[in-house]
Amino acid sequence: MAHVELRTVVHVDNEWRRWIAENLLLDGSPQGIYEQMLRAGIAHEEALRELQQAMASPYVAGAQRLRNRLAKHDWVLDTQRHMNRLRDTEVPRRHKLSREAFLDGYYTAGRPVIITGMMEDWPAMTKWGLDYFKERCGDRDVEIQFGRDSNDQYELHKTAHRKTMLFGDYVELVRNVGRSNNFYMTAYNEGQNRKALDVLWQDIAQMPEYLTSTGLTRGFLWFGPSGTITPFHHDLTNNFMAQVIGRKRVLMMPACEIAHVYNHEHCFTHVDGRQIDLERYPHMRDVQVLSCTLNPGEVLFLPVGCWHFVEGLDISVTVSFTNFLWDNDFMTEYPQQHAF
Ligand SMILES: O=C(O)CCC(=O)C(=O)O
Repeated sequence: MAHVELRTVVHVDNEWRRWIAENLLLDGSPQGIYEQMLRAGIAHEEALRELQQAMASPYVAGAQRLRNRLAKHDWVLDTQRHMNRLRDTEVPRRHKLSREAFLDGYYTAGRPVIITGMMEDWPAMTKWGLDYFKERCGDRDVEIQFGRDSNDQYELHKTAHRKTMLFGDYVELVRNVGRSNNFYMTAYNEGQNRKALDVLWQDIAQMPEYLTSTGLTRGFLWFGPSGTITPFHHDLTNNFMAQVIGRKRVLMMPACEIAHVYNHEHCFTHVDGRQIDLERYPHMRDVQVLSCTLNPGEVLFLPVGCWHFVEGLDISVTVSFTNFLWDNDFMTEYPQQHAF
């Protein structure tokens, strides 16, 4: 008896049509697309017909137009990337930077800077410590981001990691754990902690040189053990990180690098700042990564859109601010769809 090869016949459905359109838009060769369809079991006539229809489709032509426009936007960002490379990769440190110099050289330029000498009058710089925290607010309920070790995407899923405990118990956890990323009090917990830790904010002086002293916003508290990792992300505002206790290692990638940093969802990327895997993320080879260590008494300016990865090198307390004297609303215009 003759051997008959039974091959599953595959027909082109809408999922296939989406695939064809996507590959054409990615500049895939029509021949390559056609061959892949044949290999998947689609008959020659059907593959040819669908491909020709897609190539002649005004819908695909409209999408191509949009792709061209995005390529132009990428080109503009690319010119900025080239300009950035002319700069020193060291994050500058500036002592008591004036308002005008900050606005002109950094805020409007979207350039990170470490400002020194602006926290000298903060009572927090001399008073804050684990015993003081316990003594002042140990009996208050606070919210912590907890159980981060069980979830690689703990920042993306931060609402699932809220836990309430006594601040005094949290202070002891931080004191005794050594190095850990399992728990961290972050800016996201501020809504719950605002009242509970109100008294600590009396030890903070807003920096009138750059920040407003009126309005509802005051700042956000970050408190955790050594080893906390805030994965690469960008904020939707300009941001100050004022370091009160301990040191932090910060990696930054300028906002104009966005096309190369594998931004897959909202303001996140899977690229891991602990070890950047260039095999898996080859475009990262071209990305400018700035690095600095933020010491107590120093304020880091993180421009809006600037990607940052933050690692606690010691038990660490940071206060962050977004209430700048100048326009800092970039949320209103942020895209509604977050799957990129
Ligand atoms: O200090 C940290 O761990 C992260 C700070 C941060 O990402 C921010 O303020 O946007």
